[in-house]
Amino acid sequence: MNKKLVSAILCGAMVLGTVSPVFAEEDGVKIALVAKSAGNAFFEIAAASFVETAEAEGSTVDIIYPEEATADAQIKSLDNLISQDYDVICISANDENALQAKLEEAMDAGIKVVSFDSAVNSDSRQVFVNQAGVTEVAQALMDAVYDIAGGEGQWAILSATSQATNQNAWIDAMKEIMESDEKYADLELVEVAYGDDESQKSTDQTEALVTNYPDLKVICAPTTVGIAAAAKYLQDNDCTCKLTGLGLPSEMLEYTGEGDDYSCPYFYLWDMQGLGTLAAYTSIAIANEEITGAEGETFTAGDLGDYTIVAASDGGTEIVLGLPLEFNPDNIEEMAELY
Ligand code: RAM
Repeated sequence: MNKKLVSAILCGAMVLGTVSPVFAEEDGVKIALVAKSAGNAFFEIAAASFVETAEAEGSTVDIIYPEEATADAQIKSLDNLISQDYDVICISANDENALQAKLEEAMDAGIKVVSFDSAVNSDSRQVFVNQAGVTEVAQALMDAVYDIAGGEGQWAILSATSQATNQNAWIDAMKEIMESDEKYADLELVEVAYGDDESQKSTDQTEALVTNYPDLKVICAPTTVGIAAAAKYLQDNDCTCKLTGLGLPSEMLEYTGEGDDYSCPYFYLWDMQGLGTLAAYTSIAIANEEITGAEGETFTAGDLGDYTIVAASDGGTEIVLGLPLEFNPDNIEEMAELY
């Protein structure tokens, strides 16, 4: 229950003389953390920091892993959550718009909605916790593709699901960068394939890409599941096609290096512990009405420091954790110990 409501009830009850004037302990915030799907280490890592932070603040967290990375599976999960008296739902969306009716139902029932990692549209949330700016991620990936391809040739994208807000935002931004700068004129994007954040499907899609485009120079997989599957396939099959994208260092350790023995020269992600921690502090601050999600509000996210809510490109608001981080042969061993 939020703090203002607790105080209001206590004051009201004291005025009516229904409780004795002892100071009741405030409840912590009750949070439902909804991942995109089960079986993706990305969400387990984010959830671990989220839970640690929230519990240290006296809150409770239930983590929900929908069966598959679809809007339908998330709607089913949300159906079960709405009647359970949560203060806040924090969700990584499988679809930008399809969850709107359910999340509006949740908000009408008094539950606050925060999205993290992959946003729901601006009508379906109070605020989005964005791990790194969309343009910054897209620019880093585009430059990696350019560099690894040697400035020219065919490349492909291996994405997650076709409806994921975050994947589509990065892909659209990459295309925009490629089209707006002559530097990338000799790069040809031949296909965007979808592995649905499933390992086997991502492997099959990788195989199809290298079979259908024998001259393919680079695959960019902006998904931790996709990049790990592609890394293994390309390396095990001695493919000349190289790889970059967004990955977990712990899952990319054996595939990252220089030369023919490794499929991935370098790749990116962001501070995973930071993402879970910031999402937890944001959820608690929203539930306690310390912030409402309006542009310009500021709050302190523990040791991470102070954050300001800014306008997001979709018309809503967001809090940006930081910049994308590069993982390469020099730092991968150290980073693989963290996540
Ligand atoms: C996958 C998911 C997640 C995305 C990462 C990079 O784990 O699709 O939403 O942020 O990749």
